[in-house]
Amino acid sequence: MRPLSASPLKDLETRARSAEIMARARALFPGGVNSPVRAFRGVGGEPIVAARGEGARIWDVDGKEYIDFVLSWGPLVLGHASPIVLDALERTMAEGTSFGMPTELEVQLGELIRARMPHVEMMRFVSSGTEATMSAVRLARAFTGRDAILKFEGCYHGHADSFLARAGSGVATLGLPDSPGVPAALASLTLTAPFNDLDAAKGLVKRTKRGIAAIIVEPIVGNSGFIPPDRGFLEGLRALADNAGALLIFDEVMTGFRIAPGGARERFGVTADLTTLGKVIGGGLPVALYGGRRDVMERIAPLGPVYQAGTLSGNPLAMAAGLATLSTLTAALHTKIEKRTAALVKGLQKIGVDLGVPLEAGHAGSMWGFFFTEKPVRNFADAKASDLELFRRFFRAALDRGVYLAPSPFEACFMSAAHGDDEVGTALERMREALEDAIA
Ligand code: HOZ
Repeated sequence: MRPLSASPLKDLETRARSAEIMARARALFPGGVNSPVRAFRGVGGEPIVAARGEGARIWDVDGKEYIDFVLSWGPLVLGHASPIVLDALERTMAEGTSFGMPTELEVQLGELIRARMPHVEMMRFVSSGTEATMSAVRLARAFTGRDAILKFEGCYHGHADSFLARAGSGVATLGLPDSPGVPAALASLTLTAPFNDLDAAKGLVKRTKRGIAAIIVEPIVGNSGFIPPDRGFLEGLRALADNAGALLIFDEVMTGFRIAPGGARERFGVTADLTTLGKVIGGGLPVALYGGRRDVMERIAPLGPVYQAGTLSGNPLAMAAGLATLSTLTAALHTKIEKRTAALVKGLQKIGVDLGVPLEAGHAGSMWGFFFTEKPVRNFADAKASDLELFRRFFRAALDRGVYLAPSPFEACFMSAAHGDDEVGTALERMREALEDAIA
């Protein structure tokens, strides 16, 4: 791998090629993008257009280099263009790209996931996190015979109708708390409580006469920035679900294989009835799953009556990329990435202290984030009360210096196995300069 550029990329030149491509994109795609969070609306300015990636770095179409902490919004835990993943793809591709039939690869990936997350006794592969959460809730409704669900403000569970209520991620970034097009009758079945507010959750469950089918939560929020649960919050949700006869769903699309080798159950000792996974389990290809208790999953067709299907579900290329990624991501490698993430976060905190800027940063495993604020962020309201304008200035100054952070204060960042000490050190130097610039 080539070394990082010797001097920081204080890049104030125009990104002419990116701008030209985005102008063409705007004639084709709403806002010029195929997913809203890519549009830089949360930080201003033009998105950079990616040309290629290698390890911890990406290059845009103008040839500028960036240390990447977005990593395709999480999946690339081995870094960009990992030779391990590319080899697996090449080998698999030679045998065909899609069958719409059972393959051994999907069994191998399923077995590997179940070995790391034994509570995922039975699972169904799908192609996106939205499919996974949407299907998990349909299953919970069928299993319990109830319609209402409880979610938490600022958590994002994909864009299915039931979840577009006080959602995080792009919905929060664009300030669209709810979405037109969701039937009012369906929206009324989604109850929302503030994250980390167990009493509010209990009150809602108590007041819901027809009962709650599922409580769904990101065990660590990644879609309003990085927000960990208070001690006892997840345990409290487990007890609440049990008392109410509801299913507890951990949406681990972001946290899965990031916050611990075995996910939230390993990190917090709380077991969900159903778990959704995505991102890392596909190693950069479109894979997600929902799974959990066998007695619940047995309700899925063709074993049971709850219908859910997909032509490309369990696609062999996607399975091969996931298998290569998870086989490489051993507990030892996880620990190594976690240590570097801790060093990065500590370095960022020190920059805040040195420059007298109130900054709260945190991490779990290889997932991390920060807010410009004086007090710990426990929920979406706290996240919104942080200094969003300073975030924007800092983001742009970091981008100009070759550090690519999530382009919204309401998203988490990530690290990969390819982020070595050099990348961490260089990123910190550049972020120090960027913050100096942002507060000048
Ligand atoms: N929601 C994902 C992470 N917060 C990003 C994917 C997307 O919405 O494009």
